[in-house]
Amino acid sequence: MGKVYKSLKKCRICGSKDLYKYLDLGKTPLANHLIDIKNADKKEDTFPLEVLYCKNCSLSQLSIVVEPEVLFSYYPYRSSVSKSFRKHCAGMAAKAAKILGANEKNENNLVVDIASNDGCLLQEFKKKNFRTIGVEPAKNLAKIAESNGIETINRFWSRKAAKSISAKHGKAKIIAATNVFAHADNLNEFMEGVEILLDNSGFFIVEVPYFHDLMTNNEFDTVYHEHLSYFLVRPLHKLYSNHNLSIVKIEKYPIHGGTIRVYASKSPKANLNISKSVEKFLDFEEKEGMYKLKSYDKLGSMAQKIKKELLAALKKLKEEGKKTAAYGASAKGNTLLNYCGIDSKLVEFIVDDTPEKQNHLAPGSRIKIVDAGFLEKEKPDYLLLLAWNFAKEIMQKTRMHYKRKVRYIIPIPRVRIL
Ligand code: DWN
Repeated sequence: MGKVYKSLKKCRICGSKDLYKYLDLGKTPLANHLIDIKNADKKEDTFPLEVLYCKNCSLSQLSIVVEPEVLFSYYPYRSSVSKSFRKHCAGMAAKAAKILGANEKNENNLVVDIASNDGCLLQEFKKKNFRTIGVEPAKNLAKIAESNGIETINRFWSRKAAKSISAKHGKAKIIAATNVFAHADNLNEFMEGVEILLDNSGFFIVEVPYFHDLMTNNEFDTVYHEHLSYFLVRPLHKLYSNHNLSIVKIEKYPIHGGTIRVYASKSPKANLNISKSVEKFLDFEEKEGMYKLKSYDKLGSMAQKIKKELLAALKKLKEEGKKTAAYGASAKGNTLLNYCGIDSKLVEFIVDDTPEKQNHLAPGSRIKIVDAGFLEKEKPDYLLLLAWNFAKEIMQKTRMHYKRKVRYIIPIPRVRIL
């Protein structure tokens, strides 16, 4: 692969060049670029995985930007695989309908989901009779969404995309963006597109992992090349203030290791009043030391501690003749495996229920990704939960399908065996 990334020169929200590197996870392969078993001997490219702190607005961000076409034109991650995430989407649709004050007849109200994946969220809006349009750059996912009856435009979000949807379908009452804001390099263009498409009485609803929880729960494995930015409310508020969008409410959810849902509506830039919700989060972040540089070095030392403890636990199990596998070929799991230098000598295979991931090798570790049938076949004694954020759902699922008593290794926020 030729030079497919550029270095970050300045903060993508405030433009400051006063950036401080506080986390370096080494050079790693792209977390969702799984290797086809047929190309097992093909060496994959690796890229620096470093996080910088902006001393001016407190946005954490990667030191490089990999071309989005390389990351997202094909995407093996399906949102709908997780029952807990599907439930979360149903809750979001219900809350969005409520904040809109929508009655049951919503056929006039358009909902657009940016990076709509396999249509997981829009399915829930469709059940409430909203008109729905997905915008999804991954061709394979757009096809799955369309086959599920969700109209999906196969392209990246942009001002142009917003203009074309507005011309054809009218203004959107709801624009949703879950787990995509962190993936976008040009956030100003992202917001300009929202301003073009959002109805004057509509809401822009964003969900992003909350950086405070990443820091507090040592979730360093959620750092990978897709996640360009790691948000606190402070930089988000600055970004929104640079556009005619004001944050009206922020909610916290446990999904994906800690998520904030940010509701915003159109308002003239002059509207400087900060909502109570924003104020509450800014005070909290201040109190938690999120604006102090010294708080940031601890994430690197916690990553080293988890690496040491996880390797020791896996090596001990191996010496005792125990068989260890993993569950959840997640992007975060690949950061963890590659940072710790774990391969199939310690973890024999990874179970994943996503068809596109099965019969591939995880990038870097090259551990085989298989279907759940391997549990009965290979009878592992331990399962490393690489998708620890879905630990409850995965443990319930394996207890149901896999008769043998298995124990679980949970790596984050600290290594423990259940
Ligand atoms: O932002 C992103 C987050 C939200 O999702 C994307 N960049 C990519 C992705 O990150 P991830 O791969 O770390 O997310 P998950 O959702 O923790 O990955 C879970 C993995 O586990 C998936 O490959 C699906 C798999 N899984 C499974 O096989 N059976 C998950 C559950 C719950 C299951 O029952």
